[in-house]
Amino acid sequence: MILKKIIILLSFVQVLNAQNSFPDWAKGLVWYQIFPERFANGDTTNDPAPDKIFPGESAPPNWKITPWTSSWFSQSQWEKNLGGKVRDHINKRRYGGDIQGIIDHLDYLKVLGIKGIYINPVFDAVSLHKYDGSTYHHMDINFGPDPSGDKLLIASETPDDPKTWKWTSADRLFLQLVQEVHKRGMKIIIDGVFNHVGTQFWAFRDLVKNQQNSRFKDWFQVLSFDNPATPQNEFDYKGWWNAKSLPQFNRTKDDLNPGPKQYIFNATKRWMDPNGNGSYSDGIDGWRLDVARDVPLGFWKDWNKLVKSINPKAIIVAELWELSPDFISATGPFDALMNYSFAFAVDKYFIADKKKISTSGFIDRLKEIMKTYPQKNQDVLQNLVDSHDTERLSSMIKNPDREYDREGNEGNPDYDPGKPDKKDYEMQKLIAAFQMTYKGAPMIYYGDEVGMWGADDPHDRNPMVWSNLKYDDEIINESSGFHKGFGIFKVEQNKDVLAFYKKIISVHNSNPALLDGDVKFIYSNDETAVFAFERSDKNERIICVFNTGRNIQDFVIKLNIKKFTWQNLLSGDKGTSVNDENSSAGLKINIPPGSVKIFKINSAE
Ligand SMILES: [Ca+2]
Ligand SMILES: [Ca+2]
Ligand SMILES: [Ca+2]
Ligand SMILES: [Ca+2]
Repeated sequence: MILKKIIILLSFVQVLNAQNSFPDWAKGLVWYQIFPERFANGDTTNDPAPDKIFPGESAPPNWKITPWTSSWFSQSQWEKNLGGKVRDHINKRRYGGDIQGIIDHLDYLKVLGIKGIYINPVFDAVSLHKYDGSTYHHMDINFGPDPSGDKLLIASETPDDPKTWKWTSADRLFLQLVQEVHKRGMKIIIDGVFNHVGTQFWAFRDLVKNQQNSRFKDWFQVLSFDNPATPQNEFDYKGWWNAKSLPQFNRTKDDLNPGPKQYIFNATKRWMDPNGNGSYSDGIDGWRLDVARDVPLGFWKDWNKLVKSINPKAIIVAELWELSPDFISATGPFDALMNYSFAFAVDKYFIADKKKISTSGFIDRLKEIMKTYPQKNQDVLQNLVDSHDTERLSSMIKNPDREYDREGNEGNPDYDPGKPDKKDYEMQKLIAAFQMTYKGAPMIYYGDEVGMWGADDPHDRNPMVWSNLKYDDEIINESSGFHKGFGIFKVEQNKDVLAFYKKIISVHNSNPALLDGDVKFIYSNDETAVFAFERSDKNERIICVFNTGRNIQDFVIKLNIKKFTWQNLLSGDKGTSVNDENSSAGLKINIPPGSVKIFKINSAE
């Protein structure tokens, strides 16, 4: 009897926990993705030096930081000396972006209407993208003000003993960033790359050096140790997708090994409650998890409990490219994912030309996503269209009719890496409007809002275009490695695109029904490629109409109210409609091709 009561009580506590541990703040939140090496160089004194970028090998002669405002496809002298195409050496470039650069531009993001920032990996690492971590408990030394001092400080620790951990100047600057973000009413999440590390990771270096005698020999998937009796090095291990540059953590079928697991847990606590006082206000607001499917599920379940025990409202967003009901459900370990299924649908409908799917096919795809996830999770899915892993949106639009994230680089003879034209940007605006009106949390990849363009990785990781900097023209010719799109293009912020993003984000942020209201499709026409949906909550009805076809369309949407007032939220126009049972009066729509109308409806009965 008592046992039964305890069980009932426990399950009640579990339900309560599930309810209290959901990041309601992220419903409809506008995210902005920052790739830190390329967002802004706020401190040129901390820019990386060759010994950081080329450990254990010789740097290219006369290697230098690449000027922020130089043409992407032009090579510095040190690159030219190496010979080859742009792509052959582009990943050896550094531009010097850092944490100070992000702090300096928080007001820019605030004015844009951004409410949350997702930053690609920030922990110390060799590569430009930092998915090859050298540590999880220190920020990259070149993202902070004192790289050489930080290096000494880090070397004085026993890395697997958190009691010896120190706060470097870069760590402190990051905590200041968190504080500045919170001061502006915004949130911040960072990348957790917990499947694999880089070869400079502290425990892996110990393993390479000490082999069987390393305290960390169980941390990695060692295939064979070096036999000291032979001249060759027999040491071998499993890397992520066989990449030896990315050693994977050792694991059972359902968990990571205890060593790495404990270390990841300690690092997780460090960034979520940095001063360890039991309050999370000084910490990050959540995590984006790299290659989440590759890490054992049992690990994620335990890690979720840890994260939510520190901050019940923290958000956990996974990188999962497919529909993933097994991970995002009432009992799944994640709150949200990078909603690439949304991007696939947008690509096939808004962007595709010859291969454009029908309006009803598009709506079916969106409904399929919704059916996959619980109601509350739908509002926090990160609705993105591009990322650091794909072409930029405007270049995707310029090169339609391919599979998403495929053939977007030099290997495709038809790919045009050049500057998008006015028509492309009009489509980008239409897509941004769909992101900002449809259900979910829209995410913008840095620079899209000012019209930046770029082919697939590495060309989508170009330095942010700021209004106060003067950029060299982008020169694209044969040496780019591409086969078309040659020309000389002016690089500057596209003020028209930026103004539209500001406007549409403000429409999103100022209408609660667009944050977490229900969504219902109320009009769809396969012939004209026009559709409309309604977002509504108990106070508000908003009707969004998109014309993705080639002709202007006139039609009426009946609203089942006798009399109502409407306001066009983009143009500001207002009016009153009276529904007469004997006529076809309703919301009159007159919509040009390639455009959107957003109406706020108020009953006037
Ligand atoms: Ca810098
Ligand atoms: Ca040997
Ligand atoms: Ca704290
Ligand atoms: Ca890609």
